[in-house]
Amino acid sequence: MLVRPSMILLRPFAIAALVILATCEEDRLRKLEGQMIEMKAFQSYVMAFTVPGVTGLHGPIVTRAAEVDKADCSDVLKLGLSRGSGVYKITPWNTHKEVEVYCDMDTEGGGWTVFQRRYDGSVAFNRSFVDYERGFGSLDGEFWTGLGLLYTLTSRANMTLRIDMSLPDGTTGFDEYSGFYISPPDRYNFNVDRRMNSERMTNSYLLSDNSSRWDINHQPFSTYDRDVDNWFGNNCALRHGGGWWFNECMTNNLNGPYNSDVQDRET
Ligand SMILES: [Ca+2]
Repeated sequence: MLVRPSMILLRPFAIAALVILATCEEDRLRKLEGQMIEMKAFQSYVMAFTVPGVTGLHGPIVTRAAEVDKADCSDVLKLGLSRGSGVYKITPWNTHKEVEVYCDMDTEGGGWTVFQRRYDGSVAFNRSFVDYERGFGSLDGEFWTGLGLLYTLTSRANMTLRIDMSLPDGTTGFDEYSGFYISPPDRYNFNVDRRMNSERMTNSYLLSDNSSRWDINHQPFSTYDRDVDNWFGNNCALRHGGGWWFNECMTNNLNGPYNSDVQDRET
């Protein structure tokens, strides 16, 4: 269930931490200077996914019935029903229950189902597990699509995940990963295969820097009231804010305090 803006606790700008670089050699840092947007306060961040053709199926292979015609935003686009970026009604392939989602019909050809969007800090992201499971915010503004729906939508096929970020000066960057899906409740693990495409991000993977103790790939979703992270004896969500696929803890937390330039890597 989405919460209307009037019910949302407004929060002021920025408090702590968001992003940090993984270790880079000095020459590499110099080489990438001017291209990176990490370690700065983001103005906006958007997380979205789409279907990468017909490859990469995992789990049950679904023969999509004619009546299940709009299982996500990629279908809306393919069926010629796009009227630009905005809110659309879709029918997930396995629940057959109509829901509203925000479709990005502009980025890279469109067809992206947006599941996280932040750009002004008007919506609090430091929330309970129940909130993260159900979703919160407004599709017309900042929001998080519930983990339940995210699991459903990404269980149809492995998706392409895209993260778009921008800085206050207008600099933009993005990351794309293949093989994205969310595991079933109630762990909702984050899963990607590999980074496919990137612009103005560093060689330290934004979401998956592979095999470090901060890598979030395959980690379950933790909140302050549901600690399933790998920081034994402590709670990453309590320390850093927001719900996330914390490991021990993370290099990036896109659900953390909004627009902050404080480094986040801890423990
Ligand atoms: Ca812990």
